[in-house]
Amino acid sequence: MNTVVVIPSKNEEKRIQTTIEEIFTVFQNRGLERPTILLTDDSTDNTRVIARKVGANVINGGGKGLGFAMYLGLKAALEFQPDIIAAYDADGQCDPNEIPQFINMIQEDRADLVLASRFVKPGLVQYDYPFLNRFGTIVLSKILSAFTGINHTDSHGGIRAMKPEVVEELEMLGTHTYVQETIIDAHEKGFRIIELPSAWLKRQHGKSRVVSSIPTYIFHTLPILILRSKQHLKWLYTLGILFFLSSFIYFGIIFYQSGFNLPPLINRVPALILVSLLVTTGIQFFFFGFILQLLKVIKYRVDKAVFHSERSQK
Ligand SMILES: Nc1nc2c(ncn2[C@@H]2O[C@H](COP(=O)(O)OP(=O)(O)O)[C@@H](O)[C@H]2O)c(=O)[nH]1
Ligand SMILES: [Mg+2]
Repeated sequence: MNTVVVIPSKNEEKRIQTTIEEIFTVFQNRGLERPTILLTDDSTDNTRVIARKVGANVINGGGKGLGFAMYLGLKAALEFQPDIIAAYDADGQCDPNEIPQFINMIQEDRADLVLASRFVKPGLVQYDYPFLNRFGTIVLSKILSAFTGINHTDSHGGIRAMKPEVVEELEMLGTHTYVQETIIDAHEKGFRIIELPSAWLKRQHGKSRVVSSIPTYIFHTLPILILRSKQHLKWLYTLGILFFLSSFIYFGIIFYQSGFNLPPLINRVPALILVSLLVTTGIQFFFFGFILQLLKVIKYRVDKAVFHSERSQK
């Protein structure tokens, strides 16, 4: 089985060599074909140089954050014609011995996307994980489950395995929402998603950047989650209808108060202004929803066209 392991990295020079070597060792010990390691890197330190030295391929992560780097990395993994694509954090927070279990699930066709869950059972988080981070990731997972109907406990685990088709089809709106959007996207396209329990170890070097500020992270993530799960259509169209209805009801009331005669009705200038404001606001909510949806579709099409044209030029 040809496996490509995509590793996002940002200034992991102290850890990257161990991470890559551990992966090679695990594959070798289990009798698995040596994987291709592909770093999608945004480092300013020596991460790339070290990674290349120990046998990894490196691409530029694009400098827009982890989400975008992973999008580029996963799409670039397709160039190696893999049977399986895995994703694995560079920083040593995951146990490499778990990777074969994830790959197995794909190999045995038991799922199309396998996620790691640190919360599916107690004891997996093996250090004093900050309460706010734990709370934030659980809240985000709950929001994701509520919006999409996908029942899962963790979107932020550091190991994943997926079929190349999941990556072929992958469309993303945000640059910071890789973890959630890949789940929504795969679910939308009918791929089977499962979770495996996964240990979460303490970072030995450096600091977590991704979930360092949970409120800011939720602020960036929530609008994309709303757009991806099509909640914006539901909410904006509902608001549009509510404003329309209230304008009709209010117009009915003032028309009734005017004894269903036009001259006294025309004299109710402030009330008529309110009616027209309610109508135009309703229309704006409708159009806003429609335009957002249109932009979303355009972005997907442009990304797809760019991806295919870049691929055909290679
Ligand atoms: N390419 C790239 N990798 C990143 C970026 N931010 C974090 N990473 C990598 O993504 C992985 C997870 O990041 P981390 O900050 O540890 O997130 P956490 O473990 O979820 O708190 C690590 O391997 C990081 O080196 C980024 O902006 N670009
Ligand atoms: Mg980490």
